[in-house]
Amino acid sequence: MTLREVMDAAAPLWGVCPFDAVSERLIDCRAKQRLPAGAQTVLIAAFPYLLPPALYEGRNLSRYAAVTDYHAVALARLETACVNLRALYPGASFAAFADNSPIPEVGAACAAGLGRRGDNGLLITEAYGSYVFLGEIVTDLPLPGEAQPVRGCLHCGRCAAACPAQSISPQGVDRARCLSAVTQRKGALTPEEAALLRACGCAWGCDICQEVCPLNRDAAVAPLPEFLEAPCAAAAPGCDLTGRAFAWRGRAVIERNLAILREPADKTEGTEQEDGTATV
Ligand code: B12
Repeated sequence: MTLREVMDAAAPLWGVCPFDAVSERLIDCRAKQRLPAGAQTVLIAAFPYLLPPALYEGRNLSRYAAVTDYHAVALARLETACVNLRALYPGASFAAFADNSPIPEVGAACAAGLGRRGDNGLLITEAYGSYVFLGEIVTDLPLPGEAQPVRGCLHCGRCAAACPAQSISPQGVDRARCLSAVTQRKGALTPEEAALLRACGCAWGCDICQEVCPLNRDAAVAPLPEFLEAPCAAAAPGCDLTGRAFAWRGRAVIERNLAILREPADKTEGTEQEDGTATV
């Protein structure tokens, strides 16, 4: 197999980002320890996840949470690619990452030419819009490819105007305000946060800045086959958390959010007790 064949089998869209382009901007996290010594190249891949519209009917989850947890899906594909790359380049090191990664994935994907960076902070690809997950293989193998300048979006202002939490500004995304982060926060939400969650209608994640993006209008519905195996766009109290994007946070947080969505607007204070059990 050639490098191209290996990576084409892993993802429908991928590119090469020199490690130098990201080395000054690494995210401080435990996964940093897994970076190969003398890293030279990031092979960054995009995994499309937009499902056919019928599968989103009655949804109360953001689109990314409606499919099998992408960490497992992307990592399985990238690990297979690593096995093949080790056979192709004996002696070189390869390490796979997805999300839980020191690589600033949006910047790396832009530098590899996979798309542009939206004002909502997301990678927007030509074919799939922003409905892609990102993952990468970092290697000490020097592969040809220059970092491309990061292209911006249309700056039309729609995402900033539509965000009910007003988390998007010319300075970037205020990650404390972002509703996706609010849905993932532990403990009791403030009445204002609960009202925002209800405005979004999602018990996990938020898609509003993506839904209004004109560059997402023609996003291809071509999810990875794994994402079509067990899609579930609506969570219910007591639902099975296995393989779901919200499992890592534990049951209390998703149950709290589902309770907020069920409650009338004036009953959202004290949504979680000290022990993490929902009270509403
Ligand atoms: C922390 C995190 C969050 C936080 C904070 C998000 C934020 N915008 O800061 C929260 C929980 C809010 C969040 C929410 C979401 N997230 Co998130 N998140 C991440 C994570 C783990 C780290 C992001 C980070 O800290 N980056 C570092 C900062 C400094 O980078 P930055 O914000 O992009 O901006 C800098 C760079 O662009 C840099 N820059 C400028 N020029 C250049 C040039 C180069 C070469 C480089 C490298 C950088 C660079 O300058 C900017 C300012 O410093 C990434 C995975 C990862 N490892 O990257 C996923 C990730 C960005 N999230 C993802 C997703 C899907 C989401 C949600 C859409 C999920 C949802 N539906 O609810 C929302 C979207 C919310 C939003 N509009 O951002 C995907 C995005 C895929 C895509 N198409 O872009 C990622 C890549 C995960 C993945 N593996 O697929 N997320």
